[in-house]
Amino acid sequence: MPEFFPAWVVITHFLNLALMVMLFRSGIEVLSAFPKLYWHDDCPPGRQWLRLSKKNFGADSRKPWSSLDEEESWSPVIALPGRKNLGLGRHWHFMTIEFWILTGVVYVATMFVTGYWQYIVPTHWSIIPDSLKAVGTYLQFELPAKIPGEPFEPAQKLSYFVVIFILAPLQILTGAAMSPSVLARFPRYGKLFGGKQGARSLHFLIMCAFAAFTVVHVFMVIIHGLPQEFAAIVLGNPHGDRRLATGIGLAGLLAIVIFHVVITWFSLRYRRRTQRLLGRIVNPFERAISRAGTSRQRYSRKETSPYFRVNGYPPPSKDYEQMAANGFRGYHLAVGGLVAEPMSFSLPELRELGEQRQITKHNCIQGWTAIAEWAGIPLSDIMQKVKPHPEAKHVVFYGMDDKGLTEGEGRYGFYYASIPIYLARHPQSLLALEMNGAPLPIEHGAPLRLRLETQLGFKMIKWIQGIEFVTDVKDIGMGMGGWREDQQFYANAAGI
Ligand SMILES: Nc1nc2c(c(=O)[nH]1)N[C@H]1C(S)=C(S)[C@@H](COP(=O)(O)O)O[C@H]1N2
Ligand SMILES: [Mo]
Repeated sequence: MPEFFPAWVVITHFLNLALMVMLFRSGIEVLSAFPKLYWHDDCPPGRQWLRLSKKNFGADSRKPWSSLDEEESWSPVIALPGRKNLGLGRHWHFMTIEFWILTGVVYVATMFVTGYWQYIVPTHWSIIPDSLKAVGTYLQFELPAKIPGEPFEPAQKLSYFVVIFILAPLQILTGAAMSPSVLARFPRYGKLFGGKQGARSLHFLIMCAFAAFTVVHVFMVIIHGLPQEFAAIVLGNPHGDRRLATGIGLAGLLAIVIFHVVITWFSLRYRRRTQRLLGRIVNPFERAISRAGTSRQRYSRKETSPYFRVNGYPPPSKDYEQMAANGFRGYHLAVGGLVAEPMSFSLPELRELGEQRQITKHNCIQGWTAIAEWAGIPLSDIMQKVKPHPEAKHVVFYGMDDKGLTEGEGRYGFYYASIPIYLARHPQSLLALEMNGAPLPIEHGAPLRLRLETQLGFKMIKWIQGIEFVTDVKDIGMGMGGWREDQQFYANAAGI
Protein backbone atom coordinates (compact mmCIF):
# COMPACT_ATOMS: atom_id res chain seq x y z
CA MET A 1 0.00 0.00 0.00
CA PRO A 2 1.24 3.52 -0.76
CA GLU A 3 2.41 5.80 2.00
CA PHE A 4 -0.34 7.86 3.64
CA PHE A 5 1.28 11.26 3.20
CA PRO A 6 3.99 11.06 0.53
CA ALA A 7 6.09 14.12 -0.31
CA TRP A 8 4.36 14.72 -3.64
CA VAL A 9 1.02 15.05 -1.83
CA VAL A 10 2.55 17.48 0.66
CA ILE A 11 3.97 19.62 -2.15
CA THR A 12 1.00 19.61 -4.52
CA HIS A 13 -1.32 20.31 -1.59
CA PHE A 14 0.62 23.43 -0.73
CA LEU A 15 0.90 24.59 -4.36
CA ASN A 16 -2.80 24.01 -4.82
CA LEU A 17 -3.61 26.14 -1.80
CA ALA A 18 -1.39 28.99 -2.98
CA LEU A 19 -2.81 28.89 -6.52
CA MET A 20 -6.42 28.54 -5.38
CA VAL A 21 -6.14 31.71 -3.32
CA MET A 22 -4.88 33.53 -6.42
CA LEU A 23 -7.69 32.12 -8.55
CA PHE A 24 -10.23 33.07 -5.92
CA ARG A 25 -9.05 36.66 -5.55
CA SER A 26 -8.56 37.32 -9.26
CA GLY A 27 -11.93 35.70 -9.96
CA ILE A 28 -13.53 38.13 -7.52
CA GLU A 29 -11.87 40.96 -9.45
CA VAL A 30 -13.40 39.68 -12.69
CA LEU A 31 -16.79 39.44 -11.01
CA SER A 32 -16.54 43.04 -9.79
CA ALA A 33 -16.63 44.26 -13.40
CA PHE A 34 -20.19 42.94 -13.75
CA PRO A 35 -21.35 41.89 -10.30
CA LYS A 36 -24.53 40.25 -11.52
CA LEU A 37 -25.30 36.66 -12.34
CA TYR A 38 -27.83 35.39 -14.84
CA TRP A 39 -29.10 32.06 -16.13
CA HIS A 40 -29.98 33.47 -19.56
CA ASP A 41 -27.65 34.90 -22.19
CA ASP A 42 -29.99 37.82 -22.88
CA CYS A 43 -28.97 39.33 -19.54
CA PRO A 44 -32.10 41.41 -19.19
CA PRO A 45 -31.43 44.30 -16.80
CA GLY A 46 -33.03 43.69 -13.42
CA ARG A 47 -33.51 39.96 -14.07
CA GLN A 48 -30.26 38.68 -12.58
CA TRP A 49 -30.50 35.97 -9.92
CA LEU A 50 -27.71 37.55 -7.92
CA ARG A 51 -26.65 41.17 -7.71
CA LEU A 52 -23.59 42.04 -5.63
CA SER A 53 -24.00 45.74 -6.20
CA LYS A 54 -26.34 48.42 -5.03
CA LYS A 55 -26.46 49.90 -8.52
CA ASN A 56 -29.33 48.50 -10.51
CA PHE A 57 -29.94 49.93 -13.95
CA GLY A 58 -33.26 49.17 -15.59
CA ALA A 59 -33.92 48.64 -19.27
CA ASP A 60 -36.33 51.57 -19.02
CA SER A 61 -33.87 53.88 -17.28
CA ARG A 62 -34.43 57.44 -18.52
CA LYS A 63 -30.80 58.32 -18.26
CA PRO A 64 -28.71 56.45 -20.81
CA TRP A 65 -26.10 54.24 -19.18
CA SER A 66 -23.12 52.29 -20.32
CA SER A 67 -22.29 48.82 -19.02
CA LEU A 68 -19.08 50.15 -17.51
CA ASP A 69 -21.26 52.14 -15.10
CA GLU A 70 -22.21 48.78 -13.59
CA GLU A 71 -18.62 48.00 -12.65
CA GLU A 72 -17.81 48.03 -8.92
CA SER A 73 -14.59 48.93 -7.21
CA TRP A 74 -13.83 46.16 -4.72
CA SER A 75 -11.19 46.17 -2.05
CA PRO A 76 -7.69 44.83 -2.78
CA VAL A 77 -8.12 42.82 0.43
CA ILE A 78 -10.44 40.41 -1.33
CA ALA A 79 -9.89 41.13 -5.04
CA LEU A 80 -6.63 40.74 -6.95
CA PRO A 81 -5.70 43.49 -7.52
CA GLY A 82 -8.97 45.31 -6.68
CA ARG A 83 -10.11 48.84 -7.53
CA LYS A 84 -11.59 48.28 -10.98
CA ASN A 85 -8.71 46.47 -12.62
CA LEU A 86 -10.56 43.91 -14.67
CA GLY A 87 -7.75 43.61 -17.22
CA LEU A 88 -5.14 42.82 -14.58
CA GLY A 89 -7.49 40.54 -12.66
CA ARG A 90 -8.02 38.53 -15.83
CA HIS A 91 -4.28 38.41 -16.42
CA TRP A 92 -3.70 36.98 -12.93
CA HIS A 93 -6.56 34.53 -13.34
CA PHE A 94 -5.42 33.21 -16.72
CA MET A 95 -1.80 33.03 -15.68
CA THR A 96 -2.66 31.11 -12.53
CA ILE A 97 -4.97 28.63 -14.25
CA GLU A 98 -2.13 27.27 -16.31
CA PHE A 99 -0.12 26.45 -13.19
CA TRP A 100 -3.16 25.21 -11.31
CA ILE A 101 -4.06 22.79 -14.09
CA LEU A 102 -0.45 21.67 -14.30
CA THR A 103 -0.38 21.01 -10.55
CA GLY A 104 -3.63 19.09 -10.85
CA VAL A 105 -2.37 16.98 -13.73
CA VAL A 106 0.83 16.11 -11.87
CA TYR A 107 -1.17 15.24 -8.74
CA VAL A 108 -3.73 13.06 -10.50
CA ALA A 109 -1.11 11.34 -12.66
CA THR A 110 1.07 10.54 -9.66
CA MET A 111 -1.99 9.32 -7.80
CA PHE A 112 -2.66 6.72 -10.47
CA VAL A 113 0.97 5.74 -10.91
CA THR A 114 1.52 5.15 -7.20
CA GLY A 115 -1.84 3.60 -6.39
CA TYR A 116 -2.68 6.48 -4.06
CA TRP A 117 -5.97 6.84 -5.92
CA GLN A 118 -7.42 4.04 -3.77
CA TYR A 119 -7.42 6.42 -0.81
CA ILE A 120 -9.37 9.05 -2.77
CA VAL A 121 -11.56 7.26 -5.30
CA PRO A 122 -14.39 5.28 -3.70
CA THR A 123 -14.88 1.91 -5.37
CA HIS A 124 -18.09 0.93 -3.68
CA TRP A 125 -21.46 2.62 -3.16
CA SER A 126 -21.18 1.86 0.54
CA ILE A 127 -19.12 5.07 0.71
CA ILE A 128 -22.41 7.01 0.75
CA PRO A 129 -24.05 5.42 3.83
CA ASP A 130 -20.62 5.26 5.49
CA SER A 131 -20.13 8.98 4.88
CA LEU A 132 -23.55 9.79 6.27
CA LYS A 133 -22.68 7.76 9.37
CA ALA A 134 -19.40 9.66 9.69
CA VAL A 135 -21.24 12.97 9.49
CA GLY A 136 -23.62 11.70 12.18
CA THR A 137 -20.64 10.86 14.37
CA TYR A 138 -19.27 14.39 13.96
CA LEU A 139 -22.66 15.77 14.92
CA GLN A 140 -22.36 13.86 18.21
CA PHE A 141 -19.04 15.64 18.75
CA GLU A 142 -17.02 12.53 18.15
CA LEU A 143 -14.43 11.65 15.54
CA PRO A 144 -15.40 8.86 13.12
CA ALA A 145 -12.96 6.02 12.56
CA LYS A 146 -10.71 5.95 9.52
CA ILE A 147 -11.39 3.40 6.81
CA PRO A 148 -9.24 0.37 7.80
CA GLY A 149 -5.84 0.60 6.15
CA GLU A 150 -6.50 4.06 4.72
CA PRO A 151 -5.57 7.58 5.81
CA PHE A 152 -9.09 9.07 5.76
CA GLU A 153 -12.54 8.47 7.17
CA PRO A 154 -15.38 7.86 4.64
CA ALA A 155 -16.88 11.38 4.53
CA GLN A 156 -13.40 12.78 4.10
CA LYS A 157 -12.57 10.42 1.26
CA LEU A 158 -15.84 11.16 -0.48
CA SER A 159 -15.48 14.93 -0.20
CA TYR A 160 -11.90 14.83 -1.50
CA PHE A 161 -13.13 12.75 -4.40
CA VAL A 162 -15.92 15.20 -5.20
CA VAL A 163 -13.60 18.21 -5.03
CA ILE A 164 -10.84 16.66 -7.14
CA PHE A 165 -12.81 14.66 -9.69
CA ILE A 166 -16.04 16.62 -9.99
CA LEU A 167 -15.68 20.22 -8.90
CA ALA A 168 -12.22 20.90 -10.32
CA PRO A 169 -12.96 19.51 -13.81
CA LEU A 170 -16.33 21.29 -13.84
CA GLN A 171 -14.60 24.53 -12.94
CA ILE A 172 -12.22 24.10 -15.87
CA LEU A 173 -15.05 23.20 -18.26
CA THR A 174 -17.28 26.11 -17.21
CA GLY A 175 -14.28 28.41 -17.43
CA ALA A 176 -13.66 27.37 -21.03
CA ALA A 177 -17.36 27.85 -21.76
CA MET A 178 -16.96 31.58 -21.15
CA SER A 179 -14.34 32.17 -23.85
CA PRO A 180 -15.82 33.99 -26.84
CA SER A 181 -13.50 32.10 -29.20
CA VAL A 182 -14.52 28.71 -27.79
CA LEU A 183 -18.20 29.68 -27.82
CA ALA A 184 -17.98 31.00 -31.37
CA ARG A 185 -16.30 27.87 -32.66
CA PHE A 186 -18.36 25.40 -30.63
CA PRO A 187 -21.74 27.00 -29.93
CA ARG A 188 -23.14 23.64 -28.79
CA TYR A 189 -20.50 23.32 -26.10
CA GLY A 190 -21.76 26.54 -24.54
CA LYS A 191 -25.29 25.18 -24.54
CA LEU A 192 -24.18 22.29 -22.29
CA PHE A 193 -24.07 24.73 -19.41
CA GLY A 194 -27.10 26.75 -20.47
CA GLY A 195 -25.02 29.30 -22.36
CA LYS A 196 -22.31 31.63 -21.21
CA GLN A 197 -24.36 33.01 -18.34
CA GLY A 198 -25.13 29.50 -17.14
CA ALA A 199 -21.42 28.71 -17.27
CA ARG A 200 -20.64 31.95 -15.47
CA SER A 201 -23.18 31.27 -12.73
CA LEU A 202 -21.97 27.69 -12.28
CA HIS A 203 -18.37 28.86 -12.21
CA PHE A 204 -19.33 31.22 -9.39
CA LEU A 205 -21.28 28.56 -7.49
CA ILE A 206 -18.42 26.07 -7.77
CA MET A 207 -16.09 28.74 -6.43
CA CYS A 208 -18.48 29.06 -3.47
CA ALA A 209 -18.39 25.28 -3.07
CA PHE A 210 -14.58 25.34 -3.04
CA ALA A 211 -14.68 28.08 -0.43
CA ALA A 212 -17.18 26.16 1.70
CA PHE A 213 -15.07 23.02 1.36
CA THR A 214 -11.99 24.94 2.48
CA VAL A 215 -13.75 26.30 5.55
CA VAL A 216 -15.01 22.86 6.61
CA HIS A 217 -11.67 21.26 5.74
CA VAL A 218 -9.75 23.71 7.93
CA PHE A 219 -12.28 23.29 10.71
CA MET A 220 -11.85 19.52 10.53
CA VAL A 221 -8.09 19.82 10.67
CA ILE A 222 -8.50 21.89 13.80
CA ILE A 223 -10.87 19.50 15.56
CA HIS A 224 -8.75 16.50 14.63
CA GLY A 225 -5.90 18.10 16.53
CA LEU A 226 -3.78 20.81 15.03
CA PRO A 227 -0.14 19.97 15.76
CA GLN A 228 -0.56 16.36 14.71
CA GLU A 229 -2.44 17.30 11.53
CA PHE A 230 0.22 19.87 10.75
CA ALA A 231 2.82 17.14 11.04
CA ALA A 232 0.89 15.07 8.48
CA ILE A 233 0.24 18.00 6.15
CA VAL A 234 3.69 19.56 6.33
CA LEU A 235 6.09 16.70 7.06
CA GLY A 236 4.00 13.91 5.61
CA ASN A 237 4.26 12.11 8.94
CA PRO A 238 1.61 12.39 11.69
CA HIS A 239 4.20 11.24 14.23
CA GLY A 240 6.79 13.79 13.11
CA ASP A 241 8.12 16.68 15.17
CA ARG A 242 5.02 18.73 15.95
CA ARG A 243 6.80 21.95 16.84
CA LEU A 244 8.80 21.87 13.65
CA ALA A 245 5.71 21.02 11.60
CA THR A 246 3.65 23.81 13.12
CA GLY A 247 6.50 26.25 12.54
CA ILE A 248 6.90 25.29 8.89
CA GLY A 249 3.14 25.20 8.36
CA LEU A 250 2.59 28.66 9.76
CA ALA A 251 5.58 29.97 7.84
CA GLY A 252 4.07 28.54 4.65
CA LEU A 253 0.75 30.26 5.30
CA LEU A 254 2.52 33.49 6.11
CA ALA A 255 4.51 33.20 2.88
CA ILE A 256 1.25 32.97 0.94
CA VAL A 257 -0.10 36.06 2.68
CA ILE A 258 3.09 38.03 2.05
CA PHE A 259 3.16 36.92 -1.56
CA HIS A 260 -0.39 38.22 -2.00
CA VAL A 261 0.36 41.52 -0.35
CA VAL A 262 3.34 41.98 -2.65
CA ILE A 263 1.65 41.04 -5.93
CA THR A 264 -1.41 43.13 -5.06
CA TRP A 265 0.71 46.14 -4.23
CA PHE A 266 2.87 45.66 -7.31
CA SER A 267 -0.15 45.26 -9.59
CA LEU A 268 -1.75 48.45 -8.33
CA ARG A 269 1.47 50.44 -8.26
CA TYR A 270 2.91 49.25 -11.60
CA ARG A 271 -0.09 48.50 -13.70
CA ARG A 272 1.63 48.76 -17.05
CA ARG A 273 4.47 46.51 -15.99
CA THR A 274 2.06 43.96 -14.58
CA GLN A 275 0.08 44.05 -17.81
CA ARG A 276 3.23 43.43 -19.83
CA LEU A 277 4.80 40.81 -17.55
CA LEU A 278 1.71 38.66 -17.18
CA GLY A 279 0.89 39.29 -20.83
CA ARG A 280 4.01 37.39 -21.80
CA ILE A 281 2.49 34.23 -20.40
CA VAL A 282 -1.17 34.87 -21.14
CA ASN A 283 -1.14 36.61 -24.54
CA PRO A 284 0.35 33.80 -26.65
CA PHE A 285 -2.25 31.44 -25.23
CA GLU A 286 -5.10 33.86 -25.85
CA ARG A 287 -3.83 34.60 -29.37
CA ALA A 288 -3.64 30.92 -30.23
CA ILE A 289 -7.24 30.44 -29.13
CA SER A 290 -8.38 33.48 -31.13
CA ARG A 291 -6.56 32.35 -34.20
CA ALA A 292 -7.61 28.73 -34.16
CA GLY A 293 -11.36 29.06 -34.12
CA THR A 294 -13.40 30.82 -36.75
CA SER A 295 -16.91 31.64 -35.71
CA ARG A 296 -19.62 29.13 -36.55
CA GLN A 297 -22.47 31.01 -34.97
CA ARG A 298 -25.86 30.84 -36.62
CA TYR A 299 -28.50 31.84 -34.18
CA SER A 300 -32.08 32.20 -35.33
CA ARG A 301 -34.05 35.46 -35.35
CA LYS A 302 -36.15 34.10 -32.50
CA GLU A 303 -33.05 33.97 -30.35
CA THR A 304 -32.15 37.66 -30.68
CA SER A 305 -32.13 39.46 -27.36
CA PRO A 306 -34.95 41.85 -26.51
CA TYR A 307 -32.43 44.07 -24.75
CA PHE A 308 -28.84 44.67 -25.83
CA ARG A 309 -26.63 46.48 -23.35
CA VAL A 310 -24.54 49.41 -24.50
CA ASN A 311 -20.90 50.00 -23.70
CA GLY A 312 -19.44 53.43 -24.28
CA TYR A 313 -21.24 56.73 -24.68
CA PRO A 314 -21.69 58.07 -28.23
CA PRO A 315 -19.33 60.74 -29.57
CA PRO A 316 -20.27 63.97 -27.81
CA SER A 317 -19.03 66.26 -30.62
CA LYS A 318 -21.18 68.75 -32.53
CA ASP A 319 -19.84 67.35 -35.80
CA TYR A 320 -21.11 63.91 -34.96
CA GLU A 321 -24.48 65.19 -33.82
CA GLN A 322 -24.89 67.18 -37.02
CA MET A 323 -23.87 64.24 -39.16
CA ALA A 324 -26.34 62.03 -37.33
CA ALA A 325 -29.10 64.62 -37.75
CA ASN A 326 -28.38 64.52 -41.49
CA GLY A 327 -28.77 60.76 -41.69
CA PHE A 328 -24.97 60.39 -41.96
CA ARG A 329 -25.02 61.72 -45.52
CA GLY A 330 -21.69 63.46 -44.96
CA TYR A 331 -20.02 60.33 -43.59
CA HIS A 332 -16.90 58.94 -45.20
CA LEU A 333 -14.85 55.96 -44.11
CA ALA A 334 -11.15 56.49 -44.76
CA VAL A 335 -9.08 53.35 -45.37
CA GLY A 336 -5.34 53.76 -45.70
CA GLY A 337 -1.92 52.97 -44.31
CA LEU A 338 0.09 50.17 -45.85
CA VAL A 339 -2.24 49.57 -48.79
CA ALA A 340 -1.81 49.77 -52.54
CA GLU A 341 -4.97 51.84 -52.99
CA PRO A 342 -6.03 54.09 -50.14
CA MET A 343 -9.73 54.79 -50.44
CA SER A 344 -12.62 56.64 -48.93
CA PHE A 345 -16.15 55.25 -48.90
CA SER A 346 -19.48 56.99 -48.42
CA LEU A 347 -22.30 54.96 -46.89
CA PRO A 348 -23.98 54.26 -50.27
CA GLU A 349 -20.61 53.16 -51.64
CA LEU A 350 -20.14 50.82 -48.69
CA ARG A 351 -23.59 49.35 -49.20
CA GLU A 352 -22.78 48.63 -52.84
CA LEU A 353 -19.85 46.47 -51.84
CA GLY A 354 -22.27 43.75 -50.85
CA GLU A 355 -24.05 42.55 -47.78
CA GLN A 356 -23.54 39.79 -45.29
CA ARG A 357 -25.86 38.92 -42.43
CA GLN A 358 -25.08 37.08 -39.24
CA ILE A 359 -26.88 36.43 -35.98
CA THR A 360 -24.31 36.15 -33.25
CA LYS A 361 -23.70 36.44 -29.54
CA HIS A 362 -21.83 39.43 -28.20
CA ASN A 363 -19.44 38.85 -25.28
CA CYS A 364 -18.40 41.90 -23.32
CA ILE A 365 -15.18 41.51 -21.34
CA GLN A 366 -17.19 42.49 -18.26
CA GLY A 367 -19.25 39.32 -18.60
CA TRP A 368 -22.59 40.21 -20.16
CA THR A 369 -23.89 38.76 -23.41
CA ALA A 370 -26.62 39.50 -25.95
CA ILE A 371 -27.62 38.16 -29.35
CA ALA A 372 -28.35 40.34 -32.37
CA GLU A 373 -28.47 40.20 -36.14
CA TRP A 374 -25.82 42.24 -37.88
CA ALA A 375 -25.57 43.17 -41.56
CA GLY A 376 -22.75 44.84 -43.40
CA ILE A 377 -19.65 44.38 -45.48
CA PRO A 378 -17.09 41.65 -44.78
CA LEU A 379 -13.74 43.18 -43.94
CA SER A 380 -12.17 40.90 -46.52
CA ASP A 381 -14.17 42.68 -49.26
CA ILE A 382 -12.72 46.01 -48.18
CA MET A 383 -9.27 44.44 -48.17
CA GLN A 384 -9.76 43.25 -51.73
CA LYS A 385 -10.41 46.85 -52.76
CA VAL A 386 -7.58 48.58 -50.94
CA LYS A 387 -5.05 45.73 -51.30
CA PRO A 388 -2.92 45.73 -48.12
CA HIS A 389 0.84 45.35 -48.60
CA PRO A 390 2.34 42.08 -47.38
CA GLU A 391 4.05 43.89 -44.49
CA ALA A 392 0.68 44.99 -43.09
CA LYS A 393 0.27 42.82 -39.99
CA HIS A 394 -2.37 44.69 -38.00
CA VAL A 395 -5.53 46.61 -38.78
CA VAL A 396 -6.25 49.67 -36.66
CA PHE A 397 -9.73 51.14 -36.36
CA TYR A 398 -10.29 54.69 -35.16
CA GLY A 399 -13.47 55.80 -33.42
CA MET A 400 -15.13 59.19 -33.24
CA ASP A 401 -15.69 59.13 -29.49
CA ASP A 402 -13.35 61.11 -27.28
CA LYS A 403 -13.43 58.95 -24.15
CA GLY A 404 -11.92 61.69 -22.01
CA LEU A 405 -15.22 63.51 -22.43
CA THR A 406 -17.52 60.54 -21.96
CA GLU A 407 -15.84 58.03 -19.66
CA GLY A 408 -13.29 60.13 -17.79
CA GLU A 409 -11.94 58.51 -14.63
CA GLY A 410 -8.57 59.98 -15.55
CA ARG A 411 -8.56 58.36 -18.97
CA TYR A 412 -8.34 60.31 -22.20
CA GLY A 413 -8.06 60.11 -25.98
CA PHE A 414 -10.20 58.82 -28.80
CA TYR A 415 -11.26 55.20 -28.81
CA TYR A 416 -9.34 52.93 -31.13
CA ALA A 417 -8.80 49.21 -31.49
CA SER A 418 -6.47 46.97 -33.43
CA ILE A 419 -6.61 43.39 -34.58
CA PRO A 420 -4.07 41.09 -36.19
CA ILE A 421 -4.73 40.96 -39.92
CA TYR A 422 -5.68 37.27 -39.88
CA LEU A 423 -8.71 38.12 -37.76
CA ALA A 424 -9.80 40.62 -40.39
CA ARG A 425 -9.95 37.74 -42.87
CA HIS A 426 -12.20 35.59 -40.69
CA PRO A 427 -15.56 34.90 -42.33
CA GLN A 428 -17.69 36.72 -39.74
CA SER A 429 -15.45 39.80 -39.49
CA LEU A 430 -17.84 42.48 -40.55
CA LEU A 431 -18.21 46.24 -40.85
CA ALA A 432 -21.82 46.42 -39.72
CA LEU A 433 -24.26 49.02 -41.00
CA GLU A 434 -27.37 47.39 -39.57
CA MET A 435 -28.49 45.83 -36.34
CA ASN A 436 -31.64 43.69 -36.16
CA GLY A 437 -32.78 44.77 -39.61
CA ALA A 438 -32.53 48.53 -39.08
CA PRO A 439 -29.71 51.03 -39.54
CA LEU A 440 -27.34 50.91 -36.56
CA PRO A 441 -28.76 52.91 -33.66
CA ILE A 442 -26.53 55.73 -32.43
CA GLU A 443 -25.69 53.98 -29.17
CA HIS A 444 -24.63 50.80 -30.98
CA GLY A 445 -22.20 52.62 -33.25
CA ALA A 446 -23.96 54.43 -36.10
CA PRO A 447 -23.14 54.65 -38.88
CA LEU A 448 -20.51 51.90 -38.88
CA ARG A 449 -19.13 49.45 -36.30
CA LEU A 450 -16.95 46.38 -36.29
CA ARG A 451 -18.12 42.82 -35.59
CA LEU A 452 -15.52 40.14 -34.80
CA GLU A 453 -17.42 37.16 -33.59
CA THR A 454 -14.60 35.29 -31.86
CA GLN A 455 -13.50 38.27 -29.80
CA LEU A 456 -14.53 40.18 -26.73
CA GLY A 457 -16.68 43.27 -27.25
CA PHE A 458 -14.00 45.88 -26.64
CA LYS A 459 -12.40 45.03 -29.99
CA MET A 460 -15.65 45.71 -31.82
CA ILE A 461 -15.20 49.39 -32.15
CA LYS A 462 -18.21 51.59 -32.83
CA TRP A 463 -18.55 54.96 -34.62
CA ILE A 464 -15.67 54.07 -36.95
CA GLN A 465 -13.97 56.98 -38.64
CA GLY A 466 -11.02 55.38 -40.35
CA ILE A 467 -9.08 52.17 -40.83
CA GLU A 468 -5.32 51.91 -41.08
CA PHE A 469 -3.13 48.98 -42.06
CA VAL A 470 0.15 48.91 -40.14
CA THR A 471 3.14 46.69 -39.46
CA ASP A 472 3.17 47.28 -35.75
CA VAL A 473 0.88 48.95 -33.23
CA LYS A 474 3.71 50.18 -30.98
CA ASP A 475 3.58 53.72 -32.37
CA ILE A 476 -0.16 54.13 -31.98
CA GLY A 477 -1.63 55.62 -28.82
CA MET A 478 0.41 54.32 -25.88
CA GLY A 479 1.44 51.34 -27.96
CA MET A 480 -0.54 48.59 -26.27
CA GLY A 481 -2.81 47.98 -29.26
CA GLY A 482 -6.02 49.77 -28.33
CA TRP A 483 -7.67 52.34 -26.11
CA ARG A 484 -8.76 49.83 -23.48
CA GLU A 485 -5.33 48.17 -23.56
CA ASP A 486 -3.67 51.59 -23.13
CA GLN A 487 -6.01 53.04 -20.56
CA GLN A 488 -7.49 50.08 -18.70
CA PHE A 489 -4.65 47.58 -19.05
CA TYR A 490 -6.72 44.99 -20.87
CA ALA A 491 -4.90 42.29 -22.81
CA ASN A 492 -4.52 42.96 -26.50
CA ALA A 493 -5.63 39.46 -27.40
CA ALA A 494 -9.33 39.01 -26.72
CA GLY A 495 -10.22 35.38 -27.28
CA ILE A 496 -10.91 34.40 -23.67
N1 LIG B 1 -15.89 53.64 -30.21
C1 LIG B 1 -16.15 52.76 -29.22
N2 LIG B 1 -16.37 51.48 -29.54
C2 LIG B 1 -16.63 50.59 -28.59
C3 LIG B 1 -16.67 50.95 -27.22
C4 LIG B 1 -16.44 52.30 -26.91
O1 LIG B 1 -16.47 52.70 -25.73
N3 LIG B 1 -16.20 53.19 -27.94
N4 LIG B 1 -16.91 49.97 -26.26
C5 LIG B 1 -16.60 48.59 -26.64
C6 LIG B 1 -17.09 47.58 -25.72
S1 LIG B 1 -16.18 47.34 -24.29
C7 LIG B 1 -18.16 46.77 -26.01
S2 LIG B 1 -18.64 45.51 -24.96
C8 LIG B 1 -18.95 46.97 -27.23
C9 LIG B 1 -20.40 47.14 -26.87
O2 LIG B 1 -21.19 47.23 -28.01
P1 LIG B 1 -22.67 47.72 -27.88
O3 LIG B 1 -22.65 49.04 -27.16
O4 LIG B 1 -23.22 47.79 -29.23
O5 LIG B 1 -23.37 46.71 -27.03
O6 LIG B 1 -18.52 48.10 -27.95
C10 LIG B 1 -17.14 48.27 -28.03
N5 LIG B 1 -16.86 49.30 -28.96
MO1 LIG C 1 -17.04 45.49 -23.22
